[in-house]
Amino acid sequence: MEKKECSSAEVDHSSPKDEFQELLQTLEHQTNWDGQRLVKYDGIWLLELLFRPILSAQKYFKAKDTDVILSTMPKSGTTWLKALTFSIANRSVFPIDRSPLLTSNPHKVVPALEFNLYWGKGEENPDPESFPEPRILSTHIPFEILPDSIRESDCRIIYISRNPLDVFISQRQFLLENKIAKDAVPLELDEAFDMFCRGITSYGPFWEHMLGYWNAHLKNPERVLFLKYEDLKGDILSNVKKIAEFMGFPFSAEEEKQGVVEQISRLCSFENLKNLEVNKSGNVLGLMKNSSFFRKGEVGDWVNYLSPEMAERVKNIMESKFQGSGLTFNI
Ligand code: PAP
Repeated sequence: MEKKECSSAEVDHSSPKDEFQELLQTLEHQTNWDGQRLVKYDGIWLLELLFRPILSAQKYFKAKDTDVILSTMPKSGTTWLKALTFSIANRSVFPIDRSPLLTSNPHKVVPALEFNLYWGKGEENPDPESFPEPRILSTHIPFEILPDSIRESDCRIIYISRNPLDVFISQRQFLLENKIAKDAVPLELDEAFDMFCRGITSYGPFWEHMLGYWNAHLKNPERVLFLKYEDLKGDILSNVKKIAEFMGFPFSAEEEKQGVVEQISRLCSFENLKNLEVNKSGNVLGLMKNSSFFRKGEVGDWVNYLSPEMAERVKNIMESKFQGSGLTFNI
C-alpha cells in the first residue's frame, strides 16, 4: 500500500493538452494562511495541490460495499482514527504486540485517497483493487464531492470532528512546523484566525465540511458514523466498541473479558504512538514530519493561543452556522 515519496515541487501539473490543467486555469483562486493556493471547484475551496488527486479519485475510485472510509477535516483526529480502525479490523490477523502500528506510522497503514491512491498520474498510482478487504481508506474530501461510488455504494463512512478552536490551532501549529509551501510567509495569527472565521481553513472549507457529513449522518446513520474527538478523549472504551460495531467487527463477550478493547485503546493512545521510534522520525510523502502528527493531543489547547474574544466570535459563528442542525461543540 505504500508509494514513492514525493514532494510538492515534484507534482507535475504541466503536461500539454491536459484536461486538468485547462480546467484549473478557469477556476477562481486565493491563498490560504500558509501561502498555499486554493481553487474554487463546484463552489468549494480546495487546496490546488489536491485538486488533481481529487478529480482522479472521483473518476477512478470504485468503492466496495465492504470499504470503510475515514473522512475528516485535517487535525480533527485522523491519525488516531486510522490507528483505531486498523487495529479493530485486523485484530485477528495481528496480535497487539506484533501490530504494524509499532513499526509504521498510522498514515502508512491506512492510505489516503488523495495523498496515496491518486497522488501521481495514471499507472504511477497503486491499484486499490489489489488491497485486502475490508479496505480502510481515508480522505479529507467534502461529502458533496466524494467519488460517486462512495456515496452510492453501501460502504461505511466514519467522520471524526473536533472543537473548531482546537482544529484551528492544531492546523496552524502543524503548518508552522512543516512549511509545506516552501517560500511562502504564513499569515500572522490574527489574519489566519479571521480567514478561519470566514470559513477557510488551511485545507479549504470548514463549517460546510462538518455540516455536509453531519447531515449525511442524520440522513443515514447506518452508513455514516459521526464522532467527536472530545468524546473519544472522554471515554475511549465505549467509543472503540461503538466504532467496531459500526464497522461490522463487534467485540465478542470473550474478547471483552480478555481486555481486547483496552489493549487496542492503549496501543492507539496518543502517549503510546507518540513515543514509538517510528513516529519520532521520518515523514509522510516527504512533506510532513511523522512527529508533527503527535503534538499535544489535548482538548482545549486553544486557550494557550486565542483570547476569550476570539473564542466568543467562533461561538457566535457556530451558533448561526449550526442553527437547527443539532450539531454542537463545547467551548
Ligand atoms: P491529519 O488530519 O493531518 O492526519 P490529525 O491526525 O487529524 O491530522 O490531527 C493531529 C492531531 O491529533 C494533533 O492534535 P494537536 O495538534 O492538538 O496536538 C495530534 O496531537 C492529535 N493526535 C494524534 N494522534 C492522537 C491519538 N492517538 N490520540 C489523541 N490525539 C491524537
